[in-house]
Amino acid sequence: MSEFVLGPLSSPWRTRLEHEGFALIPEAVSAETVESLLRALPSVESSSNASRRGGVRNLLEDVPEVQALALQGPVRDVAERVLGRDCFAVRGLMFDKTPESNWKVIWHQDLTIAVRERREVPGFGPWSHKAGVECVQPPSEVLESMVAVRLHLDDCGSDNGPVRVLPGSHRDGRLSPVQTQARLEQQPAEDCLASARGLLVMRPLLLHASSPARVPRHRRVLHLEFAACELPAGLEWHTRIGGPGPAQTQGVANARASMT
Ligand SMILES: O=C(O)CCC(=O)C(=O)O
Repeated sequence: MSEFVLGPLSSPWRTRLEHEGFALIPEAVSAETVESLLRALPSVESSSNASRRGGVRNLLEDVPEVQALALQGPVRDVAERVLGRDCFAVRGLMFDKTPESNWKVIWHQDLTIAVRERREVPGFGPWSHKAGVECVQPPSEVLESMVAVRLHLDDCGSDNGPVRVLPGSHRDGRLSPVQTQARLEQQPAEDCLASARGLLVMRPLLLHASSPARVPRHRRVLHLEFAACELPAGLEWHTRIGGPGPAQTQGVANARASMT
């Protein structure tokens, strides 16, 4: 089946992303692309990069099929529509829920980016280290200039522990736990239900959470983050795939070296 054509620049999904911080685009990616990704992706159970929370990291570095999504096709098109033609993918993760790992995650914003090496730069911090990669919380302006495109590899209904979001919360900047609680009391949250092949496009500062599945079975989501700005004072994105300039693939070498 052919892949979705994104439509005019003023598509309803773009308006929703701007106002509410997220948008669902059904049937965006072909069944063949999803099948090829499912063959290529490591399972959460087998991956050495898997976290307790059912996530596998460093997929842009480790899986050529994931790199291809960041370079061409509907996922790339969506990122370009939001960030412009010079955007590049900076991080690729997969989340899964299974009977063995039926996790939940509390309300939060996605506050970290992955960089090549640690440098003390005003406005950047605190630092953390995840799956061999330096991560840091950048100033809000960096996060506001990014977008995540999440490709659903399985159907995700209300019983499968979907991502829940608080529409419009991406416009409130970084929120403390107290502010998050106050924000949650102001309006109802929304479940992001999607069929396989659909995309959830979301801004990193959108408040989101997810509950354990009531019917645990695979709920695989490939999560790609895109950026379009350079980092200051010698800081560099850990990975950049697509956009101008050569792809930075240091992570590939690192990932392979650590497996041997
Ligand atoms: O996939 C989910 O249920 C939530 C993942 C998440 O919290 C995140 O992307 O930050």
